[in-house]
Amino acid sequence: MTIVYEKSKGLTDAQTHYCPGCTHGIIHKLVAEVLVELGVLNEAIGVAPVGCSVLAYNYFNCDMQEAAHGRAPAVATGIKRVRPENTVFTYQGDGDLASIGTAEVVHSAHRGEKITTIFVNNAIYGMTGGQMAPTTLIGQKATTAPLGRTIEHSGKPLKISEMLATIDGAKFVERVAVNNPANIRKAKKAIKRAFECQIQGKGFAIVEVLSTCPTNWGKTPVDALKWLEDNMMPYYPLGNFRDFEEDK
Ligand SMILES: Cc1ncc(C[n+]2csc(CCOP(=O)(O)OP(=O)(O)O)c2C)c(N)n1
Ligand code: SF4
Repeated sequence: MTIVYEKSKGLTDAQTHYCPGCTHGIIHKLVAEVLVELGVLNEAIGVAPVGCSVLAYNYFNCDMQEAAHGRAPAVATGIKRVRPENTVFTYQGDGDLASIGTAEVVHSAHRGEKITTIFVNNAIYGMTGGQMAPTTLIGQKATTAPLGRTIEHSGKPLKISEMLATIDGAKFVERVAVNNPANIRKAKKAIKRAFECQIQGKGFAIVEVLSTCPTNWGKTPVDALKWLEDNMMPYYPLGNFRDFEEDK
């Protein structure tokens, strides 16, 4: 029989706990495939965050370390400095990275740490029940913004990729989405390039992935993909903000 699809060796056999239609699973698959294709799975060390991907250490088939809220880039910095020969990555949600962990990611980028960060932006705190995140859109409802986020109360949503792209030590910055097959392919390319940035010793690399949270958005998986497209993509434009080839 012809094998048409095989699960990546970069993933364990554990069944994930993600809600139906949640795109965390797609992003895990892409990261795992890239680690295998680059031949670095055996030397990879991932750092899991708090949030729905807190159990990522059960899903990636490489060494993993858990980090407290937002501290993944700091933990990854320590690991990479002690073991520069390893490929070190963080996997973080927007509550984790763009809220309590803002300082950690900004300063890791600033120091040009040779780590790769996968930043899953689903515009809400998923795991803890749908509180407002710095990335929650204007008008978007959250348990802590029941009437919808307003600029007066919370400011405009934080654009992490644009912000990090201003920092010299950030050598690769790209925003992608996993809302359709074409964008999923582009997301994989960006994730690969972000790992290549580290492998070539260039500096800090981050891929922001626009992702869904059907559960806390109160939408079906299909409607959630459409909501991402109609609402998140106009505010968070996809594209490359920084590439190490173009850096002086
Ligand atoms: C040190 C610490 N502070 C706060 C929390 C509570 N907490 C757990 S998950 C989470 C939100 C994470 O949301 P996000 O990073 O957006 O990930 P998602 O669940 O949406 O994937 C919070 C505030 C915690 N677990 N640990
Ligand atoms: S709560 Fe949201 S982010 Fe978390 S697993 Fe469910 S759909 Fe995904």
